[in-house]
Amino acid sequence: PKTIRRGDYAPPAFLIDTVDLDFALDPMATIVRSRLAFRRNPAAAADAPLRLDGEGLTLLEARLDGEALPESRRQLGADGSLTITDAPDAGILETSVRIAPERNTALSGLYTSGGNFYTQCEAEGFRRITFFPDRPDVMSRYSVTITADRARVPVLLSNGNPDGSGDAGEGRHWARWVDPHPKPSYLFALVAGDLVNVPDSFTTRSGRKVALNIWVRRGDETRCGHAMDSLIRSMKWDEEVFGLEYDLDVFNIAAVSDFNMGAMENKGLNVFNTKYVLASPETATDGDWQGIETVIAHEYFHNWTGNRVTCRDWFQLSLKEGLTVFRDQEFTADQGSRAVKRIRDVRGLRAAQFPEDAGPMAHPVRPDSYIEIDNFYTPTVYQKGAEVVRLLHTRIGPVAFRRGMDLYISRNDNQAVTIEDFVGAMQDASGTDLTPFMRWYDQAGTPELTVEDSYDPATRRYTLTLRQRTPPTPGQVEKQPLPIPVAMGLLDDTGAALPTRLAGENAAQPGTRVLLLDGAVQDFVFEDVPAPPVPSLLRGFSAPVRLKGVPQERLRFLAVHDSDPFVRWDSGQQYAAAFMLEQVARVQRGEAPGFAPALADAVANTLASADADPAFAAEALVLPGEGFLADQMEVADPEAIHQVRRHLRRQIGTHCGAALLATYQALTETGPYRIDGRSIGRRSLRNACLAYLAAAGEDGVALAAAQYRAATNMTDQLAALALLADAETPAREAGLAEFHAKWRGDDLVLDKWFSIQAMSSRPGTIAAVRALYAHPDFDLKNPNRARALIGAFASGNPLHFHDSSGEGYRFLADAVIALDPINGQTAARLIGPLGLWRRQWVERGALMRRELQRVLDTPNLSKGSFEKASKALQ
Ligand code: BAL
Ligand code: ZN
Repeated sequence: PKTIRRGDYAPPAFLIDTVDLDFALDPMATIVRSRLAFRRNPAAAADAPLRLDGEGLTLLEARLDGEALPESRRQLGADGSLTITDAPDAGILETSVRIAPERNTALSGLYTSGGNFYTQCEAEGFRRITFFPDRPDVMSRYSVTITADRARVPVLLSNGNPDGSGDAGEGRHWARWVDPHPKPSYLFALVAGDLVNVPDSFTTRSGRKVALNIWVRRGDETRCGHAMDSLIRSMKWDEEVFGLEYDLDVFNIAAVSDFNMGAMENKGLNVFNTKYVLASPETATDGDWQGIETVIAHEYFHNWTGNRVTCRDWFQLSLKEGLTVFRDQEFTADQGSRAVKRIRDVRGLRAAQFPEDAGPMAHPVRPDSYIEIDNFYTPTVYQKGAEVVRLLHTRIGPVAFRRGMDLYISRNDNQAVTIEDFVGAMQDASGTDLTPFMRWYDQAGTPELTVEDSYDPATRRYTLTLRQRTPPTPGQVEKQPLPIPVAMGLLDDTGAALPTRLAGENAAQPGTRVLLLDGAVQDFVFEDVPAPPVPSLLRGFSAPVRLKGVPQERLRFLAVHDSDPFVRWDSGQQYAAAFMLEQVARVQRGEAPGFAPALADAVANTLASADADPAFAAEALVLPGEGFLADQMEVADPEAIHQVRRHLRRQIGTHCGAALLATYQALTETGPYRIDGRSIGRRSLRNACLAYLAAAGEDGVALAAAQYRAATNMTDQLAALALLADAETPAREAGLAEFHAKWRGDDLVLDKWFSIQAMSSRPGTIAAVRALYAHPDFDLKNPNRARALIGAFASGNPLHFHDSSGEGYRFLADAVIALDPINGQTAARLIGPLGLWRRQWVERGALMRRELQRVLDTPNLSKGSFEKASKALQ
């Protein structure tokens, strides 16, 4: 397969001003007629041919300026493309093609799900619908007419505003949609079928009344309230915070249960995975409710950051994704606790992006090359991309950042642009040279930040020495220093904040200040410091780096005293992680893991003050995860890590049993289920206590069984069932069987049933996972179900995935090989955990490589799976 390189970008030879599409829908034989008004791009080479991408299309007819195109003037390429020779500088190209949505199991292009029609075009799905220059820098105005059987397909939707509908005879009907805004082909959407809508409306601040609709299968209408509420809050927030208003008369969301992604921001017609729309207290956990709010906001915010201003090419993906994740993070932070939101985001970044940056698929936020762009919808492009936007925000401050956003949008509206255009707008709006920050977009790897300090009582000077180093990544051995904003403060020995004055400054500053480290090593000298202080660094996680080497006693001190909640949380986590890694080393030496009373004290202290902020307390109580610990080790030891973590949980559960039980009981809910931040925090805290109690022994497991039986919401029910799934108790089988019987008709809940078992630490889990793969309710074709079992096992169960027999690896490879011909995109995404073989013992690494090779040797492998497996083996 061919490698696409960023440096090879060339402007499109032809532009398409308008696109008229006509769909005659039929599951096995949909006819798509297209009429493109094209003209030569003055910015491109004058002799380039008119080439249109296509994939799997059956061409029925092609006409140029009204005349049938003879075969001699149209060539179908081996890749499915269509090239017109001797095309005039401007004209009308009409094509007619046939496609079979029912056979489209890749879920890219036009496909069916449950008898309804849906599209997914990002990144390169539009070429599976019609011939078109399928690249984001070709922006066109679309009008779309859809015709279908009225009884079976009563609802006909596309982008933009409705522009008429009527009877088409012979039991068929039609609808026309016009999108006044130019857009790239990846934002095209069509949804049609037997759907019902949940309506609402929103009036923009300039008085435009927008009809809002969520389209779902009959029966799901009662579970859309939270999605609609989240949408309305997002629309209002974007007006208030960024001055951005919605720009069409309708905003439609359609939910589909077969979907490769979480959701898709098609102009005026978002298509969503049902997972991010449907929620009721009985079926959705608090995490699901929060996920819906985030994803609804994210897709809505794309209307400006992505749709009105889009990407010139796919290397610029983070231009829209990093920025839009930053925007959705800020939205969520404004809805509830900013600190808890930040903690969760950093936890997610460390769990997914840091390992990616340390593995074979490490790539810059703006990659240099790809084989399959679908493989680059990654934590690096999304989450690290958002961190880089946050760096700019921290560097220039919120007021200049807002000016920069206004400038970015006004300069680039209706254009396809680059990351330089974004950073340039921020630079011009702030008057700050931001060119060094471009390195964050172009250099892969997670920088390591180390600290040394010294205090001179004679001069009352305190010197903080910050040092950075970024480890090499594939294809990028030499690394440059990056500009790293370090938000910080100094504490005296009672924990009180000290005002800070850097050498050369006239006056001391109170509170947090931001140091900019922009060399490999730099000294920061503070004057008038009365006694040796404790530095609090990286407040709010001001840069996506690994802060290393902070002594344990300082971490303990900061966990109790720092004013910054992120540093308090993180110091506790780092303290626990360092202790746990010491115990892992003991286990590796054949010794029993020890216990730190300080950890039990920290739990006791957290419980004592938990009522002030239960959500924060819940975050503080959870020990660093197995993946996080493995990521701290040169060579991971999943068994030892698991053993240490289980041991500590049992010890803490025993030592703090009375306090944990008291907190658990005090948090018992009596009123109706509520999803405000405090209620969610109380449930999180209560379930964190239950997890320790269950780890401590039978009484706790019995409590979990009781909670399972009594639960009236999915959060409490699932938390209890997950604990039972790990335990040796008759309540385990009874609970799992009862849960399955109760929820087998509900896809989203049944996914949870698969995941819980896939992530169980009990012996025999691999065999259980194989059995679940053969279960009648398992459906490899459904991406949610495939991820719920295969993905949850490979990514969420390091103990069994890394079983020394290699059975876990074999299972994953078998599943990938089976899924690849059905849905190469989802298959390729599952390969990731096999790529981390360098971080395992040699014997395990060899087993992992063997499975990667088996994937690679599979005939007709998709180019996405080829790219993932071949890069992993390099
Ligand atoms: N653009 C793909 C889905 C998302 O990031 O919104
Ligand atoms: Zn996005």
